[in-house]
Amino acid sequence: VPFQIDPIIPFQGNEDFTRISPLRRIPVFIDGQVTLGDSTAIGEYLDERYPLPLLFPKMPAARAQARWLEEFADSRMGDVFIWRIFNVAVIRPAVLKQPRDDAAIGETLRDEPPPIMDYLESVAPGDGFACGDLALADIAIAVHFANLRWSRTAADLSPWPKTIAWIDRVERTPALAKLTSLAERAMTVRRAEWRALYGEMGIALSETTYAGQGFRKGPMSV
Ligand SMILES: N[C@@H](CCC(=O)N[C@@H](CS)C(=O)NCC(=O)O)C(=O)O
Repeated sequence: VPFQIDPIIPFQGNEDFTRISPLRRIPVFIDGQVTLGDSTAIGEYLDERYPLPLLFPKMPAARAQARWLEEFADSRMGDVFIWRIFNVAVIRPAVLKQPRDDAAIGETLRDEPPPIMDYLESVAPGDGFACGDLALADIAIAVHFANLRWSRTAADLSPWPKTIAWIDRVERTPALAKLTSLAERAMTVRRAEWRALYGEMGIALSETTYAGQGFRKGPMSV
């Protein structure tokens, strides 16, 4: 599916960004027919509009399980891995110039990930992916572990080996490996250089941007 990217970062959309994303969150997907401000809605739309490759399994039970796992990743893992860890370790220091709060991160790491990891270990497949073929559920869960690495914490995930092996398989799939390497490169350059970096990596860019200046919390930010 051909696409263009407008590489903007959370909390820095311009005024017009509210029109396409009332929650002022990324990602946002726009085509000639829809403007969607949530990754679940985007994934389901892409799956229905472009039937191959499948993003969700076809059979009802596997499809429901994939939806549930994606929701678990979006809500619970998002709360812990993004909002309470990555946000405190990376976003606030980089965007708000606030000192990194290692005490808060340590407390979160002690209390929050273990039950999440226990649950993932109970659903982690011994080989292959969670619901048969690779599905959006696998990717939605795996991306949180890249954010955890980028948060540079002392998290020890060794008690959950099946989950680690599963996430490793997902991260090695070519599409996700490419995206992860793009994200890693983007973190090494300043925001003003992102469009040049994406262009250099052969990714088509939108002609206009919703990037703004300064910091602005969305209506659901904590
Ligand atoms: N459930 C949403 C979560 C999106 C989300 O939390 N986006 C964050 C960045 S990862 C954001 O844009 N935060 C800015 C804000 O809330 O003000 C989805 O899956 O799309």
